[in-house]
Formats: sequence, C-alpha cells, structure tokens
Amino acid sequence: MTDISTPEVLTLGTELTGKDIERIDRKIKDLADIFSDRQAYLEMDKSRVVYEVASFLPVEQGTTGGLFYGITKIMPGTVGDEYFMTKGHFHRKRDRAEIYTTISGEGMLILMDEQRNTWVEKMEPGSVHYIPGHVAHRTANTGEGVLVFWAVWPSDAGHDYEIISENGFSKILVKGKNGPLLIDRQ
Ligand code: S6P
Ligand code: ZN
Repeated sequence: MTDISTPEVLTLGTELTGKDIERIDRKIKDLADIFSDRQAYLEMDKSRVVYEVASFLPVEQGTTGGLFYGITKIMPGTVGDEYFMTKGHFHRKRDRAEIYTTISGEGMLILMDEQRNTWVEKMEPGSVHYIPGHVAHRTANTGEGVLVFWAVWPSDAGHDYEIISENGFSKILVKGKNGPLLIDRQ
C-alpha cells in the first residue's frame, strides 16, 4: 500500500497546514517580468509579498493519475494600475486541466489560449472555475481584502512559466474608475 500522509488540518478559508505542505511566497522582487508598468515596478518595495501558495503534493511530481491541491492567497494591491496577480502559467503537459474554487475575496481569473485570446472569469466566494487544458491561467486580486482560492490539478501537469515570462498575456487587468478593466497590453 502506498503511504500517503495527509495534512493534519485543512481548513478552507484560512490556511493549509501540516508537515508535508510546500510553501512558496512570491514577493515583488520575484515578479520582475510580470507587471507591465516598469517605472511603477521599480518604485515598489521589493520585499513586499504579493502572494503565497501552500500546496499538498501527496505523490511525486510527474506521477500520472494523482492529484495535487493548494491554496493561493493574493494580497490586495497594484503595481501602477495593474492589480497584484500571480505569475501565470501553461501546464507543461498542455492538455492538463485544473479547477479553482474561490474561498474569500474578490478577483479575476485571467485565461489565455494558445492563440493568445485572453478573457476573464469573475472570482467571488464559492465560484468554481474549470480551466481547460491548453489554457494559461493567472489570478488577480481586484478587492480590498485578501483573495483566497483553492486549486486542484493533476500531478503530472507541471508548470511552464517561461512563455508567460517572455511574452506575457495579450491583455492586462487594470484598476479603472468603475472597477477592473481588461485592456490590450502596450
Ligand atoms: C497550480 C495552480 C496554482 C498556482 C498558484 C500560483 O497548477 O494553478 O496553485 O500555482 O495560484 O500561481 P503561479 O502562476 O505562480 O503558479
Ligand atoms: Zn495551473
């Protein structure tokens, strides 16, 4: 029998804790290629945390047939007009899908297919989002509080960050007078 350890506590809405939880935080200094307003980026405190991810990886990366899950918490804030957001990625195995469920806060799931068509889905508590294979995904916090969501993805999906870091998404999500605006990237 495979020995799969489980987290001691899993509380949706707060934290994912336990001995086997992998934790990553992404600070402004880690997100140099992500935000489009270069000048605003340079003026930011590089040690400021933009988001944190806590993941439970019960099988080895690359295992076919397993699932991983994790909670992402994105802090409120902007770089220039652009909302704090995740780096974003395609799955390395392009056909692998994923599900996001929003726990708290307000945000947008930003999606882009391989032809660089970009669209968004509104994230609010309880919203469930199916991300098909071949679609890059990133999330932005458009609210005043922390955006928290739960993700479940195949253990052989992998992450391809390079394409996004080189070319970005074709559109960016900025704070407009009447709320979020999805506009073409300059
Ligand atoms: C993994 C899943 C999420 C993200 C997390 C951070 O497939 O999509 O757990 O890893 O939201 O985003 P990123 O783009 O920095 O991995
Ligand atoms: Zn993913």
